[in-house]
Amino acid sequence: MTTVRVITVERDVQAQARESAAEFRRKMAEQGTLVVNVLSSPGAGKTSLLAATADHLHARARVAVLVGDIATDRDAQRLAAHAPALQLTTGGACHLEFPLVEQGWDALKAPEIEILFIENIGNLVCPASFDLGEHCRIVLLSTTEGDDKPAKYPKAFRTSHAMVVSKCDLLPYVPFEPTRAAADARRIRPDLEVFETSTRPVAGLEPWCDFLMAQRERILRGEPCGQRR
Ligand SMILES: Nc1nc2c(ncn2[C@@H]2O[C@H](COP(=O)(O)OP(=O)(O)OP(=O)(O)O)[C@@H](O)[C@H]2O)c(=O)[nH]1
Ligand SMILES: [Mg+2]
Repeated sequence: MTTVRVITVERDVQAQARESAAEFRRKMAEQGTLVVNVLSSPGAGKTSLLAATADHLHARARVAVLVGDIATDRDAQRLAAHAPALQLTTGGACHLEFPLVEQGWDALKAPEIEILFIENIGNLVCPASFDLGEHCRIVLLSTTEGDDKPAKYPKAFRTSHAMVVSKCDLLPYVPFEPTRAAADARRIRPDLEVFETSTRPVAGLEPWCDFLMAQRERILRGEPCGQRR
């Protein structure tokens, strides 16, 4: 006969992490650092976009990147030519969690950063469920993934302030309709901002960077992130 034991967990084990993340968000806003959590499936172009964004923002804002991966420091090495960057490796976990981000920020020791990007692990599912202490969440959708993904992976889009359609240089070659992807994503989150970019060659960065700068203005005024106005 099988014995079934029921164990009741009466403590929310994530509550402490959520409180610490909220405190980090407050502290970063007070010191004028916008924190941006960047989500996407593997290879959608997060590191490429952040390198191009750091270059584009060069004269407008000091930026830094904490970059998450399961293994290797390859992305931090790629980013180092563009901005102060520190690799966070999870050793297996498919998403970043706040304690690792906090350790990374302490170790980065980059002064007077105005925008801190956190490149999450390539995964469109798990990262959507973890608060990293960010003010603003961005989801990338590359044209090679198919325009049906917002409806299939809704949480990443519902919890994001903006969607960046990446690799738009490939639109002539792939069956991807940006208007269909945007409409699907806005059914999930009506106020989602949408940007179309590419990094080979670099295109579409001005509206995206204007959006980021507007988000920083918002947190300086003590407002939550949202649309550009
Ligand atoms: N054609 C084209 N290729 C791109 C673009 N952006 C990135 N790539 C290529 O796509 C591949 C993945 O780009 P990454 O920037 O490494 O993507 P990622 O999302 O950071 O990948 P992970 O960190 O491994 O999840 C690389 O071979 C890039 O050169 C783009 O705008 N157009
Ligand atoms: Mg990357």
